[in-house]
Amino acid sequence: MKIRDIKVIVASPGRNFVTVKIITDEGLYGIGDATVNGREKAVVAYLEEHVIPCLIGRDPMQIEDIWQYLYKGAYWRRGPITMAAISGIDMALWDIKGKAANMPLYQLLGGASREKVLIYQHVGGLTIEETVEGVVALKEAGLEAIRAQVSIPGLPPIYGTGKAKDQDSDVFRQGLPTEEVWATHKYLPLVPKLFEKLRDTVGYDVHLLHDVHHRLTPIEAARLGKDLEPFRLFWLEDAVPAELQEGFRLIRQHTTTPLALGEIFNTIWDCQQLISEQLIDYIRVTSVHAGGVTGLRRIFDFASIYHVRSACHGPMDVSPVAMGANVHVDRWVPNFGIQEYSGYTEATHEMFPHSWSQDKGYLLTGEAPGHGVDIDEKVAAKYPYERAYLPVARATDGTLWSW
Ligand code: EZ4
Ligand code: CO
Repeated sequence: MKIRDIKVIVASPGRNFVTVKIITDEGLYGIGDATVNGREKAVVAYLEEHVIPCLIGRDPMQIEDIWQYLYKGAYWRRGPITMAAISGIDMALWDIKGKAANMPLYQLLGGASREKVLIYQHVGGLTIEETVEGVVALKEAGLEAIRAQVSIPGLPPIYGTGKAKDQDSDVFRQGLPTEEVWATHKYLPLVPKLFEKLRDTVGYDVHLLHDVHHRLTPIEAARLGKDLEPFRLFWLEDAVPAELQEGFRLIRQHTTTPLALGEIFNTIWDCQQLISEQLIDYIRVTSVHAGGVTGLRRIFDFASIYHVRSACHGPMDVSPVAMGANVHVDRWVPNFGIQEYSGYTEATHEMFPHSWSQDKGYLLTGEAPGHGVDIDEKVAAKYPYERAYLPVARATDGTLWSW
C-alpha cells in the first residue's frame, strides 16, 4: 500500500478545524485532526509546504518510522505547530491501519481495559448560584464528573463563565482577540466559596473539578489547593504555567488537592520532570497536540510507572476526529483517569460522522474500524474558515496576564 494523496480541509462549523485526509492507492483513507486554536493556518502551511510532499509514495503502515521522520527529520523538534502536523498525520495513519486490519483502534493498541470512558463536562456561571444550578442540572442529567467555573463579582465575565461583554464589540466582530480582566486577590477567596456551596448542594458523590487557566503563581496555587481540601476536588487544573516544571514542587509541598496539567504540552519532554517527580496526578495531553496516538501512548506508558493517570484535553476545538482517537486510547490505557468532553455544535457532528457516542457520563468507542470518525467534505464546504482567537487576559492595571 502507498500514500497516493493527502488533503488538508479547513472548515468552521462553529469553530475552525484543520483536518487531514490521507488517501492510499488501494482506496483506503484515514482522517486526522491538526487544529491549533487561533493559529490554524500555520499548521496548514506546515503540512502543505513541508510535510505532504515528503509522504507521497510512502507505505502508510510504517507509522512509527513516519512519526520519527517528521520529528527528528525536521531538525526543528517539538512546538505546537510541528506537533499538530505530526499528530494529524499519525492519527490518519492509525485510522488506515485499523481499516486495513478491520479492527477498532483500541484493539490495535492491545484491547479494552474498560467498557466505557468516564467524562467530565463544564458548567460556568456569572454568579455562584448560577454555577450551582448548572451543576445540579448536569448531575440530574447523569454526569458523574463536572468542572465548575464562576465569574468574579465586579469584573466582566471571564472565559468559560458566560458571554463576555466585549462579544458585542468591534474587536469581537473583526475576529480579533477579546481582552478579559483578571484580579487574583478577588479570585482566590471566591473559589472555595463556590465549592463549599456546591458540596452543600450536591454532596460528595459527584466528582468536581476546577480550571485555573494558568493564572496563579505556585504559592498562590498552594493557598488555593489548601483552601479547597475540605471539598475534595477531583483536580485543580492548570494552576500555574508550567514552563518551569520544578515550580510545582512548591505547590505539592503544601496541598493534597490533586493537580492536573498538560493541555498545551506537545511532547513527553514538556512533562518529564512533572511526572517523574510525581508533581502532578493527571496528565492532560491530547492526541491532536501531543503527537497523535503514538505520542499519547508513549507519554501515558511513562506516566503509568509514576502513578500519574491520563486525562485527555477535550474542549470544542479538539475536533471529533481527535476525540475519536482519544476515546480509543482511553478505552485501552491501563492508567486511565478521565476524558474531558465539552460537546460540539450540530453542524460539527454533521461534518464529522463518528462511531463514538455519549451515554450520560461516559463515551463509548463503537466498533467501527480505525478511530471510527469520517469527514463529510460537502458539509465542510458550507462552513468556510473564519479568523478567530482565544481571548487574552489583563490585570486591572493593564498588565498582560497568563491565560
Ligand atoms: O482553553 O480549548 O480545559 N479546557 C480548556 C480549554 C482551552 C481551549 C484552548 O484552545 O482550558 O477551554
Ligand atoms: Co483547561
